[in-house]
Amino acid sequence: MGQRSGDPSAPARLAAPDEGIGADELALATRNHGLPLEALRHDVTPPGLHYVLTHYDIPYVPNAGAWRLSVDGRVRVPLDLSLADLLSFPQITIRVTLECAGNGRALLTPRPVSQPWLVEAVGTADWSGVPLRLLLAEAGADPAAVDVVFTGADHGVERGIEQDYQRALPLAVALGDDPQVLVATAMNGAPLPPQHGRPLRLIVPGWYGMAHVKWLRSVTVSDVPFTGFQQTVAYRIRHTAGEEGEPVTRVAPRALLVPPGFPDFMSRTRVVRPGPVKLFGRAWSGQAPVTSVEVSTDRGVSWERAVLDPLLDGQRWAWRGWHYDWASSPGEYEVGARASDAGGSTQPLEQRWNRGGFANNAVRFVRVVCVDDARSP
Ligand SMILES: Nc1nc2c(c(=O)[nH]1)N[C@H]1C(S)=C(S)[C@@H](COP(=O)(O)O)O[C@H]1N2
Ligand SMILES: [Mo]
Repeated sequence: MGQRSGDPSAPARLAAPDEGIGADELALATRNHGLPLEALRHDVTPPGLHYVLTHYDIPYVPNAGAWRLSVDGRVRVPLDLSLADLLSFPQITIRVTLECAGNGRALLTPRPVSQPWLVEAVGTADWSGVPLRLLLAEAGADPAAVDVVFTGADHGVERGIEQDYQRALPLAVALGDDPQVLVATAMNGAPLPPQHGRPLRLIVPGWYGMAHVKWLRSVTVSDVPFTGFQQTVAYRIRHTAGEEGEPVTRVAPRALLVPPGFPDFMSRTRVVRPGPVKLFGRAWSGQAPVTSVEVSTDRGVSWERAVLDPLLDGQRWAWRGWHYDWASSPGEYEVGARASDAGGSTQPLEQRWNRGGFANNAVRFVRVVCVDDARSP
């Protein structure tokens, strides 16, 4: 087989053992930026610092007032809604931590060639909008339906398949009231910025990013399982190319630290002074509440328990702060944190590899040197 001449879209592949990041991966990395890890300090991520992932182009929407959202398929009364119509439904706000399923991909060996995330594909926002279940009730969704399909306004070609960006949720998840799926019109109290879905997007608390369809233009209730590209080809955990694989759904636990001290420009090695150093960061899981965070300064040989911030009311779907007081003395360290959740999941030390590079929540260690003065002689 191979690529036809003039074919713009190559098949998925793994990098060769010594192959560095390619120009194609670099082009994606400049479009799809991560959260600078020092921004883990903010409870709510300022929008320009929240990570961004867009498969195709960001749609140009000069006039949000002209946007329409249709609710159709297996419904009693199809709906065709403007932004003003959506705002006439009851509105709620949920604080949600979003993480791309490909976070950690570029750390895998062998490396799946795609958006080369290290660990920065995460952010937390206050999302406001209409609970999806209210729209499905208004339209009279058939309770015997199977899936609800969400279509974005962006269009592209991927692995040889031309498509609109589409994902589905099982009807029971779409109708859920804990958590509620949201048709969001605001991020941190302001209209959605273009890169985050202006003027409408789906928010599915606890699920990896691919479910949160941006630039949402239709919601289609279906009595057959959805088999679109982003559901059955992409976002599956596969160990061999031919297998059907398991769908990627909820976010696995992860803790990250605000990088301590100050960085070296190129290596990003951190420099701290001898004495007390407060290590702190965030931890989250979309599977069950975070129950513990542990810290290691020796690349996982020994672990100490960190102190978790109180779990605030209504913030189950947002990351949780933690801290640990470290007494540092001159030397070199590999500092990392690991989260566990109430479902019994703990971050692994070793990668759990799969062909798409999804859900790699292996503990990330940061190199820290403790010196009195980092200036070279
Ligand atoms: N329409 C549309 N929605 C989309 C995507 C996309 O490419 N098109 N990317 C998805 C993926 S893979 C992720 S991780 C999240 C990223 O959301 P953010 O850019 O607001 O952080 O959007 C999801 N929704
Ligand atoms: Mo993603």
